[in-house]
Amino acid sequence: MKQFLLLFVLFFSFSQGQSQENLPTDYLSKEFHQGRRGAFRNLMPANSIAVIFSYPERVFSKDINYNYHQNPDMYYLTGYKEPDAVLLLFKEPQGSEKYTEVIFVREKNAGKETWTGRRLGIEGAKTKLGFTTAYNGKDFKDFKLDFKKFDSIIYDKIPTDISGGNNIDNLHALIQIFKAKAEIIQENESSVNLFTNITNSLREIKTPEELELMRKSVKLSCIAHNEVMKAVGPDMSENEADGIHAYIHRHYGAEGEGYPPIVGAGANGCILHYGENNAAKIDNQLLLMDVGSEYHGYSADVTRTVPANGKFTEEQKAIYQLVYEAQEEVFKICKTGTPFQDLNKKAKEIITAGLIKLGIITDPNDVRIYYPHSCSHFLGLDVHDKGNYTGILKENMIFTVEPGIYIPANSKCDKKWWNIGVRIEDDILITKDSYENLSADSPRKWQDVEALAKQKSTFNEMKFPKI
Ligand SMILES: [Mn+2]
Repeated sequence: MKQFLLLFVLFFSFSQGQSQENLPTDYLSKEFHQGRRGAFRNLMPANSIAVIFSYPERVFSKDINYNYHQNPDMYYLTGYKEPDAVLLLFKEPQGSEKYTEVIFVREKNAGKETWTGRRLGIEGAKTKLGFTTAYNGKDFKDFKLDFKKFDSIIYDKIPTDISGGNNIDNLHALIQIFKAKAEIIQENESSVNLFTNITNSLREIKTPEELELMRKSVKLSCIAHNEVMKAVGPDMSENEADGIHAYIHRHYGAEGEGYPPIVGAGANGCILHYGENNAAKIDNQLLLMDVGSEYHGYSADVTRTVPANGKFTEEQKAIYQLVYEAQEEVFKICKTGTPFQDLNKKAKEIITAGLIKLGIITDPNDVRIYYPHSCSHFLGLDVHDKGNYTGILKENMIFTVEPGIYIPANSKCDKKWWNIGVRIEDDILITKDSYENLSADSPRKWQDVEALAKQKSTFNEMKFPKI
């Protein structure tokens, strides 16, 4: 009888639990997230509480939302991927149970889960995320907590553009309840600064588990870049080149892209955050592709610039080579102790000298016209990741090195340079004694780019019906 009951219970829990099968096995572990919460608490000042909200859902079209993307800080600290949640962390253990963390999650709801997907619920938060104290969002209102007893309340910027009707457990409600409980009328700058300083110093250094996912994300993005370099030709559209990247990302298990892909030919390559990707023909132009996958939350950020017909013109080659040399010079200072801001100083110095030599500028201050952005940003859960941008390089930091030169039509230089846009972007890991280029699998030298571009891709053989 006992056995029968156990079987019954097992069957019941399986059928009710709707646990998902065949999931990837390389997600961050609950021990990772528990460890990050511990590290966060270590950096909190005495007698403080930290409050972290999930990101809001956003409308794509009428009653359809964009695919949900979690707040990277929430994901980092919990692994929770659903909206409408709030996490509380305490410096000192609280109450008779001595809890140091509480998460309020979306309530299980069989009806809603049939429509909008599985929910982890309280049990999931305990078993899968390792929380001992978890509640439904609707319990936040009556949760006994006197915010006045804390010396500091640590929180990130509170979104002001979300609404939520009379719902008692959506993000809007959770934020309103928090503001009422903590008597927040105006966002406190020092609370936000405290939060930012803690997450910056944690997230700028990658743990071994994060490094593994970053390596995968960058590696598969390089495979995509290489395949597109082979596949691309004058008759292909920007959008199709973009689509090949997306296909390869998903082939290797990435959820998607870490940012909207930039795939621009000729003049479009001179627009820094070009995102339309809709030129019907790339033609015999340079194609600039700034595309990186997001793999289990971690973003790659790789840019390659390739001549669609497989051969750089003399002018394109001169610009490309200058960007390449700027990158090489920056690599030389990629080591522990270098001030982060020196990376851009070095890139700017090389590009300035090169543009003067080519006769494109005469006044060094004009470098800003053709190289208007910076050379480097941290990379991780956010493509422009958190970190201390005025600090020094440390072991296990990952950042980009991405000089570029963009010369739109009608620029005040010889028109032979017009419509050349070149960026080369690699993802750099600082090691104990040196650095590692995580995106070295994709060619950067102009000779290697030309050689790869001349090859054919599997995608060139694909035939589809005409419409
Ligand atoms: Mn970048």
